[in-house]
Amino acid sequence: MNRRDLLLTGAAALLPPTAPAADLITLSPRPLDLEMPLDGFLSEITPVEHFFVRCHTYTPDVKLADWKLELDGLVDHPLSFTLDDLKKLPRFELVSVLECAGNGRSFYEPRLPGAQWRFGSVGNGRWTGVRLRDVLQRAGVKTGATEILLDGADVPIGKMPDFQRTITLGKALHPDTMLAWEMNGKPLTKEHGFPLRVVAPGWASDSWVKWLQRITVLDHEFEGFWMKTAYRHPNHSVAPGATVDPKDMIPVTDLNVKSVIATPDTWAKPGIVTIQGAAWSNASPVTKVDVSVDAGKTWQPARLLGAGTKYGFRRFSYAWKAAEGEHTILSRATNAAGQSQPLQQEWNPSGYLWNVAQPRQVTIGKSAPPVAAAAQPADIPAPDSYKACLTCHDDHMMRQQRITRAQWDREVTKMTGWGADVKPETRGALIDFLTARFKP
Ligand SMILES: Nc1nc2c(c(=O)[nH]1)N[C@H]1C(S)=C(S)[C@@H](COP(=O)(O)O)O[C@H]1N2
Ligand SMILES: [Mo]
Repeated sequence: MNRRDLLLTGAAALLPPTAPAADLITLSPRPLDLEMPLDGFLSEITPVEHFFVRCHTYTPDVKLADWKLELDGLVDHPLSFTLDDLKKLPRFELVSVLECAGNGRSFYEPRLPGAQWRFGSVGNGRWTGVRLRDVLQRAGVKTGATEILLDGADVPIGKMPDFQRTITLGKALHPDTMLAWEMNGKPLTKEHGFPLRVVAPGWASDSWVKWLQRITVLDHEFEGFWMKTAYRHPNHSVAPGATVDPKDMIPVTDLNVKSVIATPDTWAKPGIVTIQGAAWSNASPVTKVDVSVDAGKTWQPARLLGAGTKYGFRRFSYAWKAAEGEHTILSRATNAAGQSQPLQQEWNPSGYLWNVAQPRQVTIGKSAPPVAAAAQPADIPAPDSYKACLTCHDDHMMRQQRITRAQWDREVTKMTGWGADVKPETRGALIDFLTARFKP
């Protein structure tokens, strides 16, 4: 961290938290997926209690006494570290956004299977630990190394492939890439990866492996499912709903520049309405947020709050003289590299990296309009075969999906491969049920 970054981090630490305590939204209790509600975007640093959680597996209960970080593969001397060993290395700290590649997936049309995140599978943390390169240098990385494999203590559910991820050697040796044992000044909680996790600032959080226990230096591309199949997106534009040739799919790495309006949500009283929220980016920090209160016809600069940090949330605020009626408001962030949020979202087959400047419909009126009841899934009784789905996860996982028969068919095939006990003779009826109940 250079002197300037250090000062900025220090300044961020002094900003008072402004967000009221908000409950996380449960997308799935088992495995645990929790989303941050909109008012989380009012805080520069996201308190741990408001920080989203995303787990592909059941949360492991790692005991420090049994835990070690193993470092092997293409190194001069394989090493293992206790947490105390790591704490003897030069301490490193930075502020960075952690955002799931799938944040915003629920907004894609045509719809896509997967965790149906809206705005809040993102948060901004202060991470404390060591630089990954300092750890790698102790073991001596041999020439020919190209990437490093990261493995956590979580175990796969059923026959699901183990969650193992690689990052390029370049990213691993970057001075901002780190292994963290603290989040916002406290030891990592169980949900966020106790005792140690990867922090890959500027990259989507699939690379931020939790419960880290092994690093293996490789000289070839790792073939595991979570690199070769999952967390890939097209290297060119595709038409909505199109299938993409696997050879055109590349790993998700950098985040996109993005902003989210926290308030107003759907309604405010006439007068001065403060449009506020947070913006973030990749390794190129946010330099500007523009706001439109006329559906994108005209744009005005918002005020950026605080000093900001390279990888963190930048809060913004705009005083809007709002008259009674229906309005469409938007925010649009730009980073130092000149990248801005698109006005039209490109589609991709996994629903990753959603970052459009997203229209928000707001009613300005003296009293709150009635809230329309949320659409409920059709009340169709479940066949006995549905139990195969509920063995590994709760009904939440299916309830959030709104996908077609062809998509349900593919999900059932994938899950059967991962160990779901779906009998060939009841498979058709199960897919009929899923489609009738949880359709677009
Ligand atoms: N070992 C392990 N690390 C993991 C995951 C996981 O399932 N297992 N989930 C990843 C994904 S997809 C995300 S979005 C982030 C979420 O981090 P958080 O739960 O601390 O917010 O952790 C990443 N690291
Ligand atoms: Mo994720």
